Amino acid sequence: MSNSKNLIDTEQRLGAHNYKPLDVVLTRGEGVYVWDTDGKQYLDCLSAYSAVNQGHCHPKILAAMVEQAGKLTLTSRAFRNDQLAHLYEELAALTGSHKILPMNSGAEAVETAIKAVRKWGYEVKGVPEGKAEIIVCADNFHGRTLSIISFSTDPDARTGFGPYTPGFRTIPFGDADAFAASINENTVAALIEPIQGEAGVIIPPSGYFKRVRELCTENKVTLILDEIQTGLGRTGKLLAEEHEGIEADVTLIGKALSGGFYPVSAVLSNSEVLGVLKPGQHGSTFGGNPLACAVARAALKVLTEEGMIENAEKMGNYFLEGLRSIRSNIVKDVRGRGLMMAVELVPEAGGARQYCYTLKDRGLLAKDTHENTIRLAPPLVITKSQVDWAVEQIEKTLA
Ligand code: IF1
Repeated sequence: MSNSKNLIDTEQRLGAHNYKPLDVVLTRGEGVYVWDTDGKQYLDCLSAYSAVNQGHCHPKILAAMVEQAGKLTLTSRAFRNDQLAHLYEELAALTGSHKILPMNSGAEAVETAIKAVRKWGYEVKGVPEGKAEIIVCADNFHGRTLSIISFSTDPDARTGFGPYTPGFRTIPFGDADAFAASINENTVAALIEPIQGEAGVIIPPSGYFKRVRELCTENKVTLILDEIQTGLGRTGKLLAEEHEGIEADVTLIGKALSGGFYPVSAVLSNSEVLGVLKPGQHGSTFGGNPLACAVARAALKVLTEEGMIENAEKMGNYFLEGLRSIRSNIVKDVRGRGLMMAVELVPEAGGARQYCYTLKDRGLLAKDTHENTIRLAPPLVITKSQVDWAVEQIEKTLA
């Protein structure tokens, strides 16, 4: 049996089956490309769900990681290290944040924000203890922890994990009137994705977030934008909120914050919200460790200095134009902003997964979501000729 067959069998035998991966066994990545154990090259159109925006194994992030790994990897926050202050400064300069709390996974950043805004609600806003409510949107995806799936509307993500964490009010995404109607005196925050990724790249009507921003300001509700997937250049701006002309009170980032080298996430806020957390009230063994900081600093540096954000805007528009030019009777909708794109198929097409298999055979890796949608999110370093090639493979597969 080929090496890859052995590896797949072993994974199936010993691993929990909480994923159903495409049967491609990858062994190397560079830029937009990955290679499998048989040496076949693929154009990666998932970027590990937008964690590899800078391209696979970016040499400068690798160098920073190797250098720091040989010096000091982890001290815990019981002591200080010589990397964290620099990451704080560089994140604050880039995003205009006044307070930063470093964590590891995206879900941890989300949970940290939920804890902070609840505490802020009780201590600053004056909401009665235990009564804090957070507005969330249907079809959200914010992670897999128990509190986060407590407000998921996806049965697969939620069923069988009760009892659930209370204190969340679900409204439809993109409906400003529903948002206004959901606010009450116990509402401490709203937690929203600027574009709903897992739901299939759902972009809200223009003006929606302007209205949400106004309502939050008027009602002293903290606006938390989850930019873990949409942030760090994915939509053609550093943060997706820029397309909406608003500023969140709390911004969550993760994934590409490390360029795919290491789990690094962060909660970025004004001073008021994160100011409520005092020593001993929150933490994490690995949060803010010097290796994570060195990797994140390099990931941010190459993202901003190598024109990746501008390229995402340019190549995203070009990729979307190419997708929209495909003549196919099974394409229902093409959506996207920057290099965060999706092709929704008509139900009669029989589901998107089979087309992802065909795309894999043609050398393009993409992921289906929610039955009928193919999501496309290549690394932000993709070139015009690579976009041409990708559109050609997609056209051959869907036409
Ligand atoms: C899986 C997709 C799923 C996220 C947003 C927080 C997190 C994520 C907007 C949590 C993570 C990942 C998780 C991974 C697949 C992928 C994903 F949306 F990107 F496609 F699941 F929906 N906020 N998204 O997208 O960050 O804790 O994972 O670091 O769980 O299957 P994390």
